[in-house]
Amino acid sequence: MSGSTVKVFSAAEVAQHNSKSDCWIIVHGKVYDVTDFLDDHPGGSKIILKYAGKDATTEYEPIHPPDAITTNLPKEKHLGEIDASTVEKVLKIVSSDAEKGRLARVEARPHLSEILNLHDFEAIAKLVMVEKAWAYYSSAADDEITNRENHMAYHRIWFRPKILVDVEKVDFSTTILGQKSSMPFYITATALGKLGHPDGELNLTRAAGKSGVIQMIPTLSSCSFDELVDGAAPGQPQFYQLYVNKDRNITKKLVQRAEQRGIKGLFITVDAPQLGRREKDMRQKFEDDGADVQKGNRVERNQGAARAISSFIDPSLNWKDIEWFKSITKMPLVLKGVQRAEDAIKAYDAGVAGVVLSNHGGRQMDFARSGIEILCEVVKAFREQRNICFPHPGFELYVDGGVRRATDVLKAIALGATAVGIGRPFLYAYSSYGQEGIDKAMVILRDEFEMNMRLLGATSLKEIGPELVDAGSIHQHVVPVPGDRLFETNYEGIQSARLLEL
Ligand code: 173
Repeated sequence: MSGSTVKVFSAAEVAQHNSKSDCWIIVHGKVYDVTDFLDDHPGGSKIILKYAGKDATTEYEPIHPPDAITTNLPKEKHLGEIDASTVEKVLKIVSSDAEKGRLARVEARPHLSEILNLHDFEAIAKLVMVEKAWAYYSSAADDEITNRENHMAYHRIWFRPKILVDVEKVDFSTTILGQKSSMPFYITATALGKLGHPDGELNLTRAAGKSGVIQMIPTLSSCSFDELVDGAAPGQPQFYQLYVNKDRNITKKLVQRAEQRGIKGLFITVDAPQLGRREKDMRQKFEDDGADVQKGNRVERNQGAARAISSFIDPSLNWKDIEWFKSITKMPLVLKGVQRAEDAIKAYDAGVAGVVLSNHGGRQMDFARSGIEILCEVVKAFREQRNICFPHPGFELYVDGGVRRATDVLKAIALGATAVGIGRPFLYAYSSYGQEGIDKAMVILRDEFEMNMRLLGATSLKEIGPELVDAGSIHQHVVPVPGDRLFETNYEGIQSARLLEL
């Protein structure tokens, strides 16, 4: 704000500016005139108008980094501060019921010592989390077939363990893009971290530092990029996931800021020219607006939390842009969301440092194949067409989606991956137990790695190759889809089935 005196408003004053032609809102104790910004808001004007004249902090917080409003709104629209004593009532009305309920459920959760595996965090998260948050994190595209397949595909790979190997000492550390990692996975990028817990992605930053694994910071984090870099321990490597903006100047700034701040790898998301349809997420809001439906007013179908903020993503992104990325940064580039061998080879020929074989956690195209299945196709194509075996220096393969056990990770390593990405399980861990939950998840995985490497007869990841697995059925999609427990517990059908005023 310019000038030496800051204007202070009462909640009543702000409340008068509550229309489309004169719209003020309060965020983080500051008053903003957003009238001219309404039509430019990536999430549409409707959601802002719901908070016209009111405090929008609780709605704003999980979806935007703290600096989103200050950087997007011209200085003259930063009107001043709110007199906190007058706003308290407003805050209470708009916020805390959901948070109060969450905290009460958190109190009633089982002790952390009862958690034995990563699936357990998901079960607790479903009970504890605010419904909207659970809907956003757990949702996946269309009928969620790919979402379930991601996990099921690992069931089609079996081990061929070696015996009588001295496995007293086993080492499962590795390097990812040249950076040390205590285990062969990284924490992959996921948006809107504060939906699950007030500290958001900082939980991940801190736990990653503590356990020596690498966090990929998302473009759409709830915490600001700088908070997450500042939150890292000295020397703790971090990656950055990039959504490419229609305005390439914005993208250039993000990339160069990441490089300046020491980010060690840039993961460009290439599987989201448009966001998939996540009906669980969409339905959530639809039910919020149920009153309007009952009155017979047709409400606009809500697009869910993710779609609401995704309109900045550039659907025209294409292969020609890779050269431009190379010209603006020296960070290693990785394409995240490759789904076929032809594209993996194209990426290699384009000179990037690696690819993530991924279907975006089943959230984009339903019936896209699992990362682990794509890995088999990719490795075969590189062998046949480029005479390359993996791991290969200078070009790394990663897989994400459906990983819940160290055995899943070891299968991917055996088949040629350098590391895998794990996303939702860590969100569920911190949504249920804060950072301690992630710390526990790391211990669980470490113990699973140690035991399974011993049982497999391998003392280091280098010894884990394709001869230790039987992936002969990977392309057979014969696992019956109905009757899957993950589906039965997570899928939520239409709850408001009724006929509108006959
Ligand atoms: O999967 C997602 O939800 C996601 O990647 C996203 C993309 C844009 C906006 C919000 C989330």
